[in-house]
Amino acid sequence: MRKLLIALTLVALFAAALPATAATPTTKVVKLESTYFQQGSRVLGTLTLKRGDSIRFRWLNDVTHNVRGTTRGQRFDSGFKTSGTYTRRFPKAGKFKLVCDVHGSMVMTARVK
Ligand SMILES: [Cu+2]
Repeated sequence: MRKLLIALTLVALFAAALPATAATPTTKVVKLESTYFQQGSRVLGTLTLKRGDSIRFRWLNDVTHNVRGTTRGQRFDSGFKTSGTYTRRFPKAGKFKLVCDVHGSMVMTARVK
């Protein structure tokens, strides 16, 4: 019994001594407003992410958009949609340009640290 208590105490001590785990990945929502990428009411710009984070693009107001990644390492195309969402994960660091092929003004950069 005593040995068990000592063992349990040691396990608890080791667990407490472990460094905090890396920040859990988060998902940031980017709205596809009339002709802009927006986070809340802010027109993007640049959105800064941590490696492993995701962006969830959200279509609003029945306007047709796509989201296309044009930078090597992050080339993708959501396809044209008028509603719903598209989620993309960014596992590698870098600067990635994202565009909408319908609206020339819709250009943003995902900066992944
Ligand atoms: Cu668009």
